[in-house]
Amino acid sequence: MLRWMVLARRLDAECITLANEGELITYPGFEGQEGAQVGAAFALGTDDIVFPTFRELAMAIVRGVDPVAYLRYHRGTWHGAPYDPIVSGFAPICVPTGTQLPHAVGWALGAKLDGSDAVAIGCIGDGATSEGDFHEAANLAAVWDAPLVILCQNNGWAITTPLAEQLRGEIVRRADGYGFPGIRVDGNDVLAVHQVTRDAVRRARGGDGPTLIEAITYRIGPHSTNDDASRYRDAREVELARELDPITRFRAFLLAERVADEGFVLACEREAEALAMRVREALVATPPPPVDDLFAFVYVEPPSSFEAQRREATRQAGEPPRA
Ligand SMILES: Cc1ncc(C[n+]2csc(CCOP(=O)(O)OP(=O)(O)O)c2C)c(N)n1
Repeated sequence: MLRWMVLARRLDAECITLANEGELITYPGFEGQEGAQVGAAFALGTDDIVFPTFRELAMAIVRGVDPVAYLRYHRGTWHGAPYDPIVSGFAPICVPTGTQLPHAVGWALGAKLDGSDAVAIGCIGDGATSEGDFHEAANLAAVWDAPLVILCQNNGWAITTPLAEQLRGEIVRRADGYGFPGIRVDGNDVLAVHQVTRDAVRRARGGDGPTLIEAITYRIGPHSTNDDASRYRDAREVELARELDPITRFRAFLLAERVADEGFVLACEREAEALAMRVREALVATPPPPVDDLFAFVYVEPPSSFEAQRREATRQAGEPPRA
């Protein structure tokens, strides 16, 4: 888990640099959330699936998603899943806040009807728990005992809106209203997140329905590379959050317990550096796909107006007409 957290953080930092260089259009960083993401991802089996927001790159790489493919979305050269969601068990990146949860419930119910014991984990931010989609998904999952885990990474802010201005109650207690368990966990403690997610996955797999996990964490960086968080966040708040860093803490624990040594930590850091460089080079060298691909997966039976747009776009791009 430490290795993945270190890889994820280095990759995240590289993505921010790539965005600042104009190689990514925009990028939502997750520094500080590695513990929540890696701990939860480690609790899943190969047949399970993550329904992510736009901020789950750490979960994606743990699931085996190729980061170069993943980042094509942020580079603006492909749609929400520039990888195979079924093979990786990682559904398309979801930018509309909250809409991934009804998808996760639908998938979970489908798995149940198929007689599979697979579980869906739907990720959500604290802000998105104010969306109707969250509530509709939670209610449906509850009444139909969907094998679903809702992982809310409560990172304190929804862009400029702090938690206190988002809701009056507590996120974790929202589960009470729907009649399933809610559990709050220290999202900066990777082992704690792993444990509660494993329990929730086991519960879902056993047919006992959904669980809501509220992982309390903090997003050290701005909402995205297009945002200046210093305009609305107090610098002291960020400094305090740094002291709770999930990687520093887990590393110290592993070293103190002699589960890992400095050599292992160094090897993780070297691997992370190599990964960041490999991803940078491969991403920048990846050509944009044919314009025609943009139109390929939209309709089973495309309307004629759409076909006309397709022809015009490919003509403008200088691509040969489709057979
Ligand atoms: C349906 C919808 N409404 C508004 C937005 C604009 N928007 C993007 S991110 C965001 C805030 C999300 O906050 P939160 O759910 O806490 O997730 P975080 O970004 O903090 O990880 C908003 C309002 C959107 N993407 N989709």
